[in-house]
Amino acid sequence: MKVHLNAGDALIVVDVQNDFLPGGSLAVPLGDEVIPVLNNYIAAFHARKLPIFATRDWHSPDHCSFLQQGGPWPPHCVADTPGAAFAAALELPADARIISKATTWMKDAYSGFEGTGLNELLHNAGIRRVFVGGLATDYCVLNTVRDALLHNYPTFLLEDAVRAVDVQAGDGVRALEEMVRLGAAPIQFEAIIA
Ligand code: VGL
Ligand code: ZN
Repeated sequence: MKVHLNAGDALIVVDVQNDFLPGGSLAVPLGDEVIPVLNNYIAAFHARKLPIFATRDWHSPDHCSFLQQGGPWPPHCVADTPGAAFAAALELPADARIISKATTWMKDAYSGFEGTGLNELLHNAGIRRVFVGGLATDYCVLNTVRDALLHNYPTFLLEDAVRAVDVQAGDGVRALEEMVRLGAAPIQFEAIIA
């Protein structure tokens, strides 16, 4: 299957932040492998002047998802720290739109749509289809794709540009199956005609 990029398409790059890369505080195994592939998608969208949205986990230092607050995760992506910065090798254009999520201590959010106004931003930008990749397959990618489908965007899952945390072995594979079951179309970069 080939996919032509058209006006109304947007790329959503999910949480490609230092803490989710090898060496980070909540490292996704092989998470850095998504970066060169995402750079290809970024270049294709940028060349067509199609908008690029980059979500980021942007937590307070006492965020409820952190272990010492009784949450499931080690501290990660604390706002304005190096761990929360986008990967240096990720080639986001200057006009990429940054979406910060789960910014207050009382609430976690795995979806880029949750509490961010992303749906309104997409709507106002005339977006009709979304292409989603990044980290992690089994958390923020899964939930962002689920919400995109709930908001009725035809949604392409960039299966060559996602990696899973795999807290339980197989979580990533199950997340991919779930996204496809919900209606996401898995694609690889070779399918893109820019
Ligand atoms: C994420 C765990 C905790 C993610 C964020 O971006 O997938 N995972 N916070
Ligand atoms: Zn988080």
